[in-house]
Amino acid sequence: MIKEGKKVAVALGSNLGESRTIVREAVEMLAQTPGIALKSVSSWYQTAPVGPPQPDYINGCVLLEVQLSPQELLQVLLKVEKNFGRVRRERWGARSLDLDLILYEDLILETPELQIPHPRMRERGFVLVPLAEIAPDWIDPVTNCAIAELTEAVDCSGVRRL
Ligand code: PH2
Ligand code: MG
Ligand code: MG
Repeated sequence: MIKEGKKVAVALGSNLGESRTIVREAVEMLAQTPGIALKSVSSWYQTAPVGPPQPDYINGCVLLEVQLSPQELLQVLLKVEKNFGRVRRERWGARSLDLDLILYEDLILETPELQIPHPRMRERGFVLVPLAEIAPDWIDPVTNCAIAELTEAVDCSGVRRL
């Protein structure tokens, strides 16, 4: 575990099972995890699916302060996904819980198992709209654009606040 807290953004999504309950309980589980402090939670959104035909998603974002490395945090996210019954089948297919590490301070990381910032965050209204609610001024280290600016540039028509 590292000493100083690192500011992190995580996106949550679910479109299988009791999605609203699952995302709320997942936030609670993250907040209870050693080395993680929950800083803010966005509103929840019902969003049109991107990818193969499947039910609408519930999406939202949280800001955390973590004493974990990106790799350690990824392991926590995978464990919480598993706890809520995540089974990995087709890419972009329906899932009971998806936890994506979106931003970690101003780090740029490109490894086979982890890319930070999340490589598709700039195209995804279902990530940017909730994130812009809680971190509009966070600068994407790749484009040097603020989250609020990225959000204005993306199609947010399928993203409806609950
Ligand atoms: N996640 C995906 C693929 N498509 N569509 C929406 N609306 N929300 C998601 O969270 C989502 C998606 C893969 O992670
Ligand atoms: Mg995802
Ligand atoms: Mg994921």
